[in-house]
Amino acid sequence: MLMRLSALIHLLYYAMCLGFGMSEGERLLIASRLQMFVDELPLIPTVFGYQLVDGKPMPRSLTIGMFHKKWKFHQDLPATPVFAYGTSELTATVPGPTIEALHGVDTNITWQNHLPSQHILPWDPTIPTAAPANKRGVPTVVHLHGGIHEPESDGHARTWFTAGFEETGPAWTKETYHYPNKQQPGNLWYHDHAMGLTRVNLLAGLIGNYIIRQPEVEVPLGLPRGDEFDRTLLIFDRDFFVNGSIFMNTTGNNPTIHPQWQPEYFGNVIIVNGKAWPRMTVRRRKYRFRIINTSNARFFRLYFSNGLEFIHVASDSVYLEKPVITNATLLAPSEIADVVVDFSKSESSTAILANNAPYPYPSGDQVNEASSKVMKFIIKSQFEVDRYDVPDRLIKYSSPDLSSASRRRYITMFEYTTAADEPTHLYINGLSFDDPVTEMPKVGSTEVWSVINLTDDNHPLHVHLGLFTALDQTELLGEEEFKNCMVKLYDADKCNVSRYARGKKIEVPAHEKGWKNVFKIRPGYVTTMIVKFSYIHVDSSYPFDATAEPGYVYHCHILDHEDNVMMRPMKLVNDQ
Ligand SMILES: *[C@@H]1O[C@H](CO)[C@@H](O)[C@H](O)[C@H]1NC(C)=O
Ligand SMILES: *[C@@H]1O[C@H](CO)[C@@H](O)[C@H](O)[C@H]1NC(C)=O
Ligand SMILES: *[C@@H]1O[C@H](CO)[C@@H](O)[C@H](O)[C@H]1NC(C)=O
Ligand SMILES: *[C@@H]1O[C@H](CO)[C@@H](O)[C@H](O)[C@H]1NC(C)=O
Ligand SMILES: *[C@@H]1O[C@H](CO)[C@@H](O)[C@H](O)[C@H]1NC(C)=O
Ligand SMILES: *[C@@H]1O[C@H](CO)[C@@H](O)[C@H](O)[C@H]1NC(C)=O
Ligand SMILES: CC(=O)N[C@H]1CO[C@H](CO)[C@@H](O)[C@@H]1O
Ligand SMILES: [Cu+2]
Repeated sequence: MLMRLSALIHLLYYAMCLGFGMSEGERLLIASRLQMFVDELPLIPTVFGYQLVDGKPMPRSLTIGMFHKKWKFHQDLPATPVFAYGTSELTATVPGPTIEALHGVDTNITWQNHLPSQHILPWDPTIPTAAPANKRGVPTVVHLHGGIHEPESDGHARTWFTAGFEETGPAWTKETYHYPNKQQPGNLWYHDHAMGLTRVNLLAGLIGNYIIRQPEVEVPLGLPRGDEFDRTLLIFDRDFFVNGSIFMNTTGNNPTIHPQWQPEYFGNVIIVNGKAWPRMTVRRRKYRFRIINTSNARFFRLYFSNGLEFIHVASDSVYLEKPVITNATLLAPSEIADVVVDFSKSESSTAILANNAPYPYPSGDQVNEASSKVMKFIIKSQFEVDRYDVPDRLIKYSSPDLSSASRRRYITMFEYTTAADEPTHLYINGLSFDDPVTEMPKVGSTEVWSVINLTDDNHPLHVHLGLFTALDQTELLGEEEFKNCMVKLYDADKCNVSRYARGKKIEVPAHEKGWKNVFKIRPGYVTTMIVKFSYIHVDSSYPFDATAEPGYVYHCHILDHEDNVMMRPMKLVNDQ
């Protein structure tokens, strides 16, 4: 009876919303009207990045398209127009298929754009944006996040292309990307990276998961494995109109400067693997979850309503040396937590995976009822024998070596605002993306990067190609004085950074101490990290020319910042 009443209320609500000519804001879906935990967590289709020939894994070439189709995010929400990756329009999904590659076996992918002539979301031509001369088509380009591969296959923001490769960006080189998969096993993800359109192309659905497996190294660990016990949870937030379309504000926060751009996109509906607040029935045993935060700007501090713990086994794309147990885990956009959860420890028959991170993180609003819940686990009552476990030792890679660092760089994040304190754009080192390249690390080298946040937000920094370890986070004292100097000189040495970096030190959390590709840069602090431009699992050099054009990039992974333009080119060199 209760269920039926709530269904009736939902129906009435839709009838009201659809029935009357309301303003855009009024036609926005109120997230709390959607019932939580009614859709099952979907199984994302898998596409293998290798083929078996006589039982032996061999390289494989794939074609993956981007299609305009409709996607049901919730049983009570009308189907939503999306852009989706898939091997065909029929099989395309949001998120796209999970690509499973094998360590040491090449995967080639031809990414094909089948998108219509117009975007389904509002974008802003006043920020540096991919712009087809004929004004037709949606520029896209795919970046494999966490991948160690040649620059030509890195999805550089200026290598975009439109449907049928009709138009290509100024740095475009080729149609088929080559992923050697020779790096350490772990979690990657692929997503759009087109200049000035990354935030809208991802919001539209261009996101997918990519795993590199190395059975001879991973199976002996004895962690939960196989399709049932090893699952990826790809999380993002969205807002919708009542007709099901994705809502993105068409008015910028400074409309006279940027008609549409907003500094951060937050949605109230939390989507996991393509469904809003799904549910999953689990057995009373251990599961491995690779949790990827693919929100544009929302941080998640995840915890279980019934106190279940997270046993971290890897972070981003790299295994930890030892497992780390936590009660909560804070994920910035595009960070990955790779955890084991032991449901046999549950004292209740259900567990809600919940979120309590303020937005923007860390000083913004508290989460509301809708965005405080992620998904629900229904735990079967029967106890089981579990042959999987978490070993005391996982995988040890080369340790970061400060003494081998060839140089130090200061990377300073700036936010520029109007007199009314509304952000207009964000730069790294006071430079736009188009300013000449300043970061030219040597192939095979190790560098120290000291990242200084002079804004009010926490910015997740992502470096393409390299892997890094955060060593130290030190508070800046006299930050205003330092900032005033920096906006004049843009030079941390000349502004005597060491005189200010003398405040509180914050320990890097144990589960974030290993090699990572995204790190949360705390505002008002200097974060020092070791960046390595070589493999971490072997001594051999990259099997490709990392110095080739168009080079790589590094950027803030809040997509709205990256687009306007908290991103800089990075060019590897052989000699300095
Ligand atoms: C993949 O691409 C590389 C270089 O681009 C090429 O040498 C190789 O033959 C390709 N492999 C397959 C399976 O097509
Ligand atoms: C849904 O509603 C929004 C807001 O009124 C409108 O812009 C959009 O075109 C509609 N979408 C569809 C598919 O009708
Ligand atoms: C869109 O953004 C503008 C400018 O920040 C704001 O005034 C307006 O309320 C927003 N609209 C909605 C529906 O959130
Ligand atoms: C996901 O990343 C966004 C953007 O960095 C961040 O704001 C949000 O809190 C993260 N969510 C989770 C669950 O980690
Ligand atoms: C998790 O929380 C419980 C109860 O508050 C506490 O006893 C335990 O020590 C915590 N575990 C960790 C790893 O912080
Ligand atoms: C930095 O320190 C030097 C030496 O103490 C001093 O001469 C200089 O004025 C300082 N610069 C700033 C911007 O504080
Ligand atoms: C949240 C936070 O501490 N943000 C800081 C980022 O850095 C700027 C400048 O150093 C500080 O003013 C902010 O408080
Ligand atoms: Cu940022």
